[in-house]
Amino acid sequence: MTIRLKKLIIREIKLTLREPFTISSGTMIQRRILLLELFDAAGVSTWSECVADNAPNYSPETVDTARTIISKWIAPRLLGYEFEDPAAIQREINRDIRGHNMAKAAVEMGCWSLEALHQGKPLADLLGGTQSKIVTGISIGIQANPAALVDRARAAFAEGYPKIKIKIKPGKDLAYLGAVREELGPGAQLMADANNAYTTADFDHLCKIDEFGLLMLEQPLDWEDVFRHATLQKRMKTPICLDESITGLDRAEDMIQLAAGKIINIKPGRVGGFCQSLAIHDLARTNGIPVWCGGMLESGIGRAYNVALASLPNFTLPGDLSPSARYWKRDVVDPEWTMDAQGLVTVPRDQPGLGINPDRDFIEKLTVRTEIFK
Ligand code: OSB
Ligand code: MG
Repeated sequence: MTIRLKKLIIREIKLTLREPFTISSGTMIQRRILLLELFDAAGVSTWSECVADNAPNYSPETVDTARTIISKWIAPRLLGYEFEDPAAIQREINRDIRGHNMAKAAVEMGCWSLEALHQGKPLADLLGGTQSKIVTGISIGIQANPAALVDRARAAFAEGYPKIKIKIKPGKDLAYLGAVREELGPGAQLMADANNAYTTADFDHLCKIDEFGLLMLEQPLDWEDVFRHATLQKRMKTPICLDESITGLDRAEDMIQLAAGKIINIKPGRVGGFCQSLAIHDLARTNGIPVWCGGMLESGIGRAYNVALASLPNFTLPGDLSPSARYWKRDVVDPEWTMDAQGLVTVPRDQPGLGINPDRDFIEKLTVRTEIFK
């Protein structure tokens, strides 16, 4: 069945995190989230989420650039036209539009959900997912002091998270990681994420991280860099995982060819959607590179896409796919996302499409702006 969009609603909601989330480049507390509603000419509709944030401190995109790109450049190319499949949509969206992967992904992934509904399949099945439960991790923001981080980390393990990711930056790294390792013991799965906070001048310092036995160190260097990560990886025992700089299949190939990292964090929003995510997954698998699904503090709608993707076979490391309650007092889906005592999130497979129910009344209450395109 072909995909033919007849209407697109772009809505901005305000959703407040339970607590501030601090990474090396800034703090998030009040999230502005774009939710899309896509309507197909066949009478099917679905929701999707754009992972761009208010500020351009993770990628150059923001909520405002994404809204402009979707409304001015993407929607007019799709509305009323017929496409064979999500891959055809992806080609059309990428034709002479550079960058803006998060804007592109929000639309492209929505079309995958429509396709799943057309075929009467859960999204995870359409993508080729093989896992029924995903191992979950928690990403803990930068804390005021090591003791505060230790408290958070201990509580997270007690809740059942099998993996803890610790945000770091210069001045808030070695003592913090050391304190957590000391408290939780040598068996705990720990990793760190620097979100580009270091430079080539820090290599000696970064090598000291090796002593903490981390599962990986995520994106220590520049958000666009691959080459310098290769130099660092040669000196470090700890596997480097790239996040920011893997913006598509070619960058993943660069990482592998240059040995700039041993693990890839796939965020479908960062790479422009599922077509690219699947291609990166497959390339990594062929090359013996494990992948895991990162998060962007998504609402329950974006989470459904991440969970479906993470069900693919080479997602062998715990994902940043925490349950709704870790982020929000109340999520925009009903029921909310949960995690069992073993730290597993279940891939929804009991209905076609996303397998979640957006809470329309609640979403209405959170909405600050709506635009309709036909
Ligand atoms: O680098 O993975 C990151 C959140 C915002 C921006 C960047 C990152 C993150 C996270 C959050 O680590 C992970 C989650 O959604 O739980
Ligand atoms: Mg990261």
